Amino acid sequence: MTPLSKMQTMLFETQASLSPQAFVDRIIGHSQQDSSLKPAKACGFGAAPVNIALSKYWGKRETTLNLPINSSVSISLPGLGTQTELSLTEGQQDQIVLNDQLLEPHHPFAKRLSGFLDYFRLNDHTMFHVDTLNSVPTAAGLASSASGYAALVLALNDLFQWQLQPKKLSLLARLGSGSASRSLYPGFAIWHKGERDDGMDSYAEAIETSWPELCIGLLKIDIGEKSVGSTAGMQQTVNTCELYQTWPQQAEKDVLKIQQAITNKDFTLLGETAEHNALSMHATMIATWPPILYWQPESVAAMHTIWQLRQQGVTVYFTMDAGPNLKLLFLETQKPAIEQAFAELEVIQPFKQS
Ligand code: 2P0
Repeated sequence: MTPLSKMQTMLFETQASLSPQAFVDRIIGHSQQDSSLKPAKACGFGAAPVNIALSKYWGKRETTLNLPINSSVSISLPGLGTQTELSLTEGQQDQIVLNDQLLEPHHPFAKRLSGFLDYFRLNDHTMFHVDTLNSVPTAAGLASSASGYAALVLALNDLFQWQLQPKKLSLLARLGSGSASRSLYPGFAIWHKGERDDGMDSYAEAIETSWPELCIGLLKIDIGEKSVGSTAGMQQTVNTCELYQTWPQQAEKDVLKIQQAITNKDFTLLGETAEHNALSMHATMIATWPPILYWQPESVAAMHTIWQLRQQGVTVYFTMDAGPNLKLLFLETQKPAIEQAFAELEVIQPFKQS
């Protein structure tokens, strides 16, 4: 670690005051005497949507409890997400089925999922059968870990019949994957970064509103596996990027602007803030060493097309996550012009679809 990274890491890091197991036990109210980890039915079910951050989560202040450096705001996409069935099974290990394929136990997806399920085993013999269906390409920058861990937590809640409130479900989902904390909700959600060392105030809540004219266009540039995962990418950014020092302040300001834009249905403020926020996040990734550049030439070409459209009076903005794909933001009135410019665009109206 270079002197910069040591100094930088110290600036942001906090110490967890709970272990992840103690965190989970506190939320589900588990103790040796109770039955919170005995299944109440044969099979639990959970379904959750993917979400797109309008003001991004990028950087952790604590990694064991998965605590973010900054708050974030998202919009969920109905019809795209994860459905998960969960039951207990016999055997030496979990059985993880992803999109109808049984994964090897050492598969990275299976290992991470089993690691999370470790917090919910009654004893060493408790093994889970997880059958999960994704309607988005896994690890393609379309936030499948968000819908995945949200659906899994809902399936756990159903299997064990905890009847947890959304805030507690969001806390549990956050432990699995930060962005999953926001996928518990349809529509807009805000994930409060929280201040506490036990992580109990770092959860997402719904922003109750509807915006039927709002459109999200998914522009798929490349749906292959990305070279650097988000978890590693954000750690590398926090550790080596000097520009990152200004990110937390901008992120908190952007959260406020996005909230204001949603309240006032101010689309220009929403679009400008979201695009600026995404590009600022990517600037920190690019200024990381070794550099992390998720963009492909086609991503940059699409940005230029969007900026040209804006010059021609078409109100369209974009956001991007840890991948080369763009998510376009526009209102329904602009849909024909945008579909003409991007023939392959998949358009979703989050508040109009069931
Ligand atoms: C977001 N991303 O706010 C940002 C923008 C990617 C870029 O949340 O380590 O998969 O599991 O907490 O949630 C992706 O990060 O990371 C993400 P972990 P996660 O949507």
